[in-house]
Parts: sequence; structure tokens; C-alpha cells
Amino acid sequence: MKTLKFAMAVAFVAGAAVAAVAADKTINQKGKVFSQTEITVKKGEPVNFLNDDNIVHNVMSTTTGNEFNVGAAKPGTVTPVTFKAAGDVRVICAIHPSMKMVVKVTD
Ligand SMILES: [Cu+2]
Repeated sequence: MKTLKFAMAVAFVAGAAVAAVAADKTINQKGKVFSQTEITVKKGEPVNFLNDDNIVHNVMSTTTGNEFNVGAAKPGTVTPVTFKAAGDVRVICAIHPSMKMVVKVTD
């Protein structure tokens, strides 16, 4: 709970753009598991990857047109990621290959 409060504080400090994002577009990573296996967003709409775990995670994708790599994210870090191209984006954690999910990006 302490970690989550910290994360929310970080999100707040990061600015209005992050704070305004709906909670349901946030993916948690507690226990080395993405909180949803699938989420649908519009092109340009951010997905907030919240590390509410107690270890470092590194969310990334190599899906063509939507490649990204947030780098090593410490516990309490929230990283908004937007997607440029419509389609299914395979998202993983570079550190924990068992962490997998799909972001479905629509036009
Ligand atoms: Cu991880």
C-alpha cells in the first residue's frame, strides 16, 4: 500500500496529462504479472504502466510500428506509453519473459 501511494504521488507530480488518464488504462505489474492480459486503446491514447511491484521491471515491445522500451522502471514508477499504429502490440517485460500482454490499438 505504501508503494502504491508513492506511485500515485509520482503520477501526480508528473503532470496533469498523466493525472487526467482514466484508471482503467493503467496496467499494474505486482507479483511479476501484468494486471490485464489485453487492453484496448485508441491511437495516441496513453497506457500507464505502473510498477506497483517491489522489484524493477522493463516494459517493452518489438511489434513493428509500435516499438518502445521504457527501460528499467523502479518500484513506484508510472510510465505512460502511447501507440502510433493500429493493430495488436505484443508487450513484454525484458527482465521477466513470463510477463506478456497485448495492447489492441484502434484508429
Ligand atoms: Cu519484469
